[in-house]
Amino acid sequence: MTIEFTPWPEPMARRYRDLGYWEDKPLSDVLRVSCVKRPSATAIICAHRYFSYTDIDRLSNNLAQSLLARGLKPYDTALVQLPNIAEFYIVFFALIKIGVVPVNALYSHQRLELTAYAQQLHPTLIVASASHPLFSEGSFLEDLKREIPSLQQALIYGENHYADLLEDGLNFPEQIAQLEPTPAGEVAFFQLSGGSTGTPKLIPRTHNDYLYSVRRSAELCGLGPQTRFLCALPAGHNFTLSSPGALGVFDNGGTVITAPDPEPFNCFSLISQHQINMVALVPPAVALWLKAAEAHRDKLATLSLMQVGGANFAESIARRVPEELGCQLQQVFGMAEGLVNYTRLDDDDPLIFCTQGCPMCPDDEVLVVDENCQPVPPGETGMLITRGPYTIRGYYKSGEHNQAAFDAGGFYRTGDLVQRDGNGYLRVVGRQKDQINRGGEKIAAEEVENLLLRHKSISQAALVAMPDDLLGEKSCAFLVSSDPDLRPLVLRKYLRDLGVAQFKLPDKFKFVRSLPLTPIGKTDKKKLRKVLREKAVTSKV
Ligand code: OOB
Repeated sequence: MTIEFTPWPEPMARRYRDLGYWEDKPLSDVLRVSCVKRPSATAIICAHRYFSYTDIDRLSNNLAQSLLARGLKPYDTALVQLPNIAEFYIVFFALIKIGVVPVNALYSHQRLELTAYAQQLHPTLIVASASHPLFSEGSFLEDLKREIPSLQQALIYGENHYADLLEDGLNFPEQIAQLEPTPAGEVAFFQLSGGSTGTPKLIPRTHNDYLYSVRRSAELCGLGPQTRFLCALPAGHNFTLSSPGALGVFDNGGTVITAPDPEPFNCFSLISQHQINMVALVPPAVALWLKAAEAHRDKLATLSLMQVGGANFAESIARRVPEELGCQLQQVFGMAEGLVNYTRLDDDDPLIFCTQGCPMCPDDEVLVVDENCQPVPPGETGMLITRGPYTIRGYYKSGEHNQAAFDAGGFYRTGDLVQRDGNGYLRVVGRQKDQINRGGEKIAAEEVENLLLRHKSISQAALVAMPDDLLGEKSCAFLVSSDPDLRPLVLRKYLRDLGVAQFKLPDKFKFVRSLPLTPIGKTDKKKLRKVLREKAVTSKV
């Protein structure tokens, strides 16, 4: 059985092949090419461990073979949750090589998120880390296996044993030729959607579409064997994986240096120790780096390119990047569903500081439309809709939601409000989707509202964004409660106990008698955001 996904219409698929966007090669080609060209070059530095391209190839082959021996087969799926370590990539390549289709959960995800993904995917395999509380204490794994009968295999790595497990006497060179990825037109793996609905959606990415996005991104960003890329945002996120991310670096024979997170002091040390020249960050991390650089700028001498994306980036901060960090800035406006926009390395300052770039592919069809789906004139605000050679045509098994998320022509409704200039450069000015962007971490309001409504004394809930100096946005829950003594502390513990990721816990709670409604009877979130700005109700934090 193959993995279902919404295919591109045949004439478009043909066009993308004819134009050379789709190469009909597996995503693991990024590793293969560098194994041929630069076998002994360092592919990954992870703390004190160095891995050459040959090492990554051999280790991922070993793991692939051992998974085949355990009965895994093409089109099986895998739920993976690993921190930023070399094994993230080894596991990724191992699975791709044998046609097992993974989803990479964020390391910050907890029981609810992992369970929701498993319920949708029915994975055969889970790969996780013993350093995560879910797998080091309690009975989560056993509970999950009970709930998801397909889940037969678990690889839970204790951090010190990763390398041992992969070596584990599992060299089967004679079988390596038999490894079979899924055909390039099919699903290679799933990305995660930031989402705006109750259940997080899975994004099927094909070998063809993803390989194109990696290779085009790498070309546009000037990657080469000299590239030394710091991966400090979650390794599985579309930004750090493919824009051009670690896969782009591998494809060009460069080096990826992993960091657990973007904490500046550790990152600065890594930069000076390993002569790192490129990094991808979200805006709040840039603010922290600017502060830290006041005393430690000398450590950033080798850094030449800083990509910033994932959330709104203030022009005033953008301008400080070259001046205070001594490197070039590139703005990146992308989405796990596909479309990625970049400012170009040779763009003039006003474009680099004031826009979020333009699409990477000449065949990215981008429209900026009003409520009636009519294009708006250049410079005016409208909703961004898009389709193209690497933008999905549908979420995984989400028939009903897809009706709303894609229009009749297959355009993906991004939910982003943008302005486009005469040259196709975009500025992100707002959002229509019901989502909070907490410094790049996306929170679907409905998901958290549904959890709050499960509490016995809460009858109405609305989660909205409130401005925050560092994160750009934080979340505030407006609640109607029958219990006057309900406290934020208790509610946060209640949500944590339900198993939701920490970043989704509301930063603020406001208790109100009723929620304002729009004329058609929906919660009036515009009014709530206004209320927040005016601080009109008494708050309890
Ligand atoms: C990236 O991907 P996702 O899927 O986590 O989030 C996508 C959404 C966009 O629809 C937009 O709302 C927001 O994140 N966003 C930005 C932005 N980049 C993303 N909003 C304002 N300015 C930006 N530069 O976040 C992502 C994927 C690939 C590359 C970069 C970011």
